[in-house]
Amino acid sequence: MIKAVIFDLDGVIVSTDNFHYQAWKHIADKEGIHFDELINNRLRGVSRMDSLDIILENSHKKYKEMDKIRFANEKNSVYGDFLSSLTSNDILPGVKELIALLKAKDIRLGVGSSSRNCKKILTLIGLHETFDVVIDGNDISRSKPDSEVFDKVAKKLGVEPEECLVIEDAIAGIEAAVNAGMMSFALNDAKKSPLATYKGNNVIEIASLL
Ligand code: B16
Ligand code: MG
Repeated sequence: MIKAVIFDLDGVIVSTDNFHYQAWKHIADKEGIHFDELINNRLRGVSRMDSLDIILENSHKKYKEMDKIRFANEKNSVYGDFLSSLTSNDILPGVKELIALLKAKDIRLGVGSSSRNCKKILTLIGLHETFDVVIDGNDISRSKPDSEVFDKVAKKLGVEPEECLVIEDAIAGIEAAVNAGMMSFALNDAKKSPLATYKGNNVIEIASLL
């Protein structure tokens, strides 16, 4: 029985992939490192510093920790400029309808995101008071596919892992849900994962599982 639904943020509630892509591209171009949409796909659900390490795999240079921190900060500043244009109109189709339905059925609502910009984004799109629990990149030390983010959401919600359904757009996120012992609903890229419990094109399809 589903007692809680845990939403990933980027790619599930709002689509900021292109902002991440443009911001990382800005850094890669400046450093002369090859970066394309295929590499960008590997960054879904992955923390900022781990994303940078994936991008730097294509460089011949050996970067110092100090340089990496500078790149990550610059990327985040470019990304932050893009984010400022976000409004509630950017909430992905089906999300508001699903939230209303879950609230009507007394199902608890959580967010489990790798992003350190999570609370800022929820505020910009007007969903900062919607969820019972929000755990993000600031609260965890191990990023997806580790289960830490989802473990913490379930613990704070006071529900058992097997009572949770995670909604994810990233393969790493589906793996994190499996590692946490939770059910999962896969969207977009995450549908490639054979580990997903359910797959769909719009989160409102979850209504038929309740
Ligand atoms: P930030 P999610 C993830 O969010 C993104 O999918 C991933 O591309 C990004 O690198 C990560 O957040 C860290 O984001 O730089 O804002 O801390 O999908 O787990 O909600
Ligand atoms: Mg995501």
